[in-house]
Amino acid sequence: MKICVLGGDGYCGWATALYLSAKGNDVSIVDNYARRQWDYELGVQTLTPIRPLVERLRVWQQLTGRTIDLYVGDVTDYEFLASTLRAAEPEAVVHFAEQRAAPYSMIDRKHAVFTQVNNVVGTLNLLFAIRELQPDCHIVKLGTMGEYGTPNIDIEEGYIEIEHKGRKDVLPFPKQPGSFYHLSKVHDSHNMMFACKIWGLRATDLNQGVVYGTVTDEVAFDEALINRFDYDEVFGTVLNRFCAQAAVGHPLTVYGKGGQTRGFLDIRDTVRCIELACLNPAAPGECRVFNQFTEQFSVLDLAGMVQAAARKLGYEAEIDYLADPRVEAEEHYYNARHSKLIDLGLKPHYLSDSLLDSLMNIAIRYRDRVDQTMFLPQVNWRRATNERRRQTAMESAAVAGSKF
Ligand code: NAD
Ligand code: USQ
Repeated sequence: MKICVLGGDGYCGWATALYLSAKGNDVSIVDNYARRQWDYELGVQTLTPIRPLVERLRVWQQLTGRTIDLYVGDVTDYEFLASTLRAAEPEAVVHFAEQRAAPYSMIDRKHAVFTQVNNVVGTLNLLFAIRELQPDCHIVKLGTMGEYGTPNIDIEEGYIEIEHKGRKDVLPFPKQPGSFYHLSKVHDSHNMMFACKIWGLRATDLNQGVVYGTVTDEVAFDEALINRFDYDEVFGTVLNRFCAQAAVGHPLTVYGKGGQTRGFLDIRDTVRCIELACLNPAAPGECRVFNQFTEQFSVLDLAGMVQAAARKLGYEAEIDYLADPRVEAEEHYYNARHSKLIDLGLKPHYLSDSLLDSLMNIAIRYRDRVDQTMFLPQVNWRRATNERRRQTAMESAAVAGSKF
């Protein structure tokens, strides 16, 4: 298939582009390098030393003989996006190209506005461009499990049958997201459902859980292909952070009591889920939703697993219970359905099998690059404004050209 991967320089996008290319698809990447720019803004670096995208693509071509085309630009720029789709003529577009850190969206007004404009406008542009140029193209869009929040009932896959005052209907599952970032995904979901309904577009909204792991078969071909491993308080997700912390003997930063429960999946399952969605496209007019995760854990479960894994490798990690900087339920019911991708053929990798290999060993290998000042949370949901140190960096970035 001809597949465009929007956001293909990022964590999920890079692994997906290589995987789909290795499977014989004709892949192109679209990215504006925003993610690398946000690292500069925040003064952080991925634990793994990632190479410039052009170099990564050259090495991939040399190793496999397969070319991945590159289109550098911003998907919020309609003319750029439209000309890219005209040139690439994709049968499927996989859309990862959004600002994805909840803490980044909660820094202050400017970052909340940026996140929602970047994400909502990018997705709207894609919907309009597909309608105008490739109406049969299947949109595979990354949403998030965080759109649902943590309701006190079972979470369904996108839609729920409701009986109200004697009448029944199947309606979108209620959304109670926990950050301006997660809200941007809810807005995207509504826009996609609407566009499919009125224009007959075909879309799959993948409500993905927290992804972990760095190594996929393709990334492992060569050091130059290595993927991101973010561990800072803004872009680092909880499991990566705990592993990086354990690797340098820093206490594991459990927020609150650690009872927050989320769905998780291995990056190797992310790429397979995308492939399964592409191979089994939605019907014209259909906006279907898959919950894309394989296991659920509480934050404290994860801390315990990391402690045990680290101990086996000779590293001791204590737990530090920090006041939760977020506004979230620390103890709650959580039972989310996730059978549709399994029905399509997903064979999950489980955390207990891969934690040591994929995470602790990578964290230990690059432990000299860990900057421990990146561990303690500074972005606070209640204040929605940031510590002085970071604001100074933001102000310089604003001078460098932020629109908001
Ligand atoms: P990432 O930040 O590593 O990658 C996103 C990529 O998109 C970056 O390369 C960035 O430069 C690019 N991008 C952003 N805005 C753009 C724009 N306007 N124009 C062009 N390119 C742009 O993020 P990720 O972890 O790979 O996440 C990818 C997607 O998956 C996101 O939509 C995210 O919400 C979703 N998701 C991620 C996770 C996770 O745990 N990483 C979990 C659930 C959902
Ligand atoms: N947490 C800690 N300690 C830490 C970091 C996080 O206890 O050091 C807690 C948070 O309070 C939260 C949970 O761990 O309760 C998950 O936080 P996270 O930063 O790992 O993940 P989150 O903010 O939810 O966002 C990540 C991705 C996002 C994606 C989402 C999927 O960055 O793009 O949408 O996971 S989900 O969580 O299902 O919404």
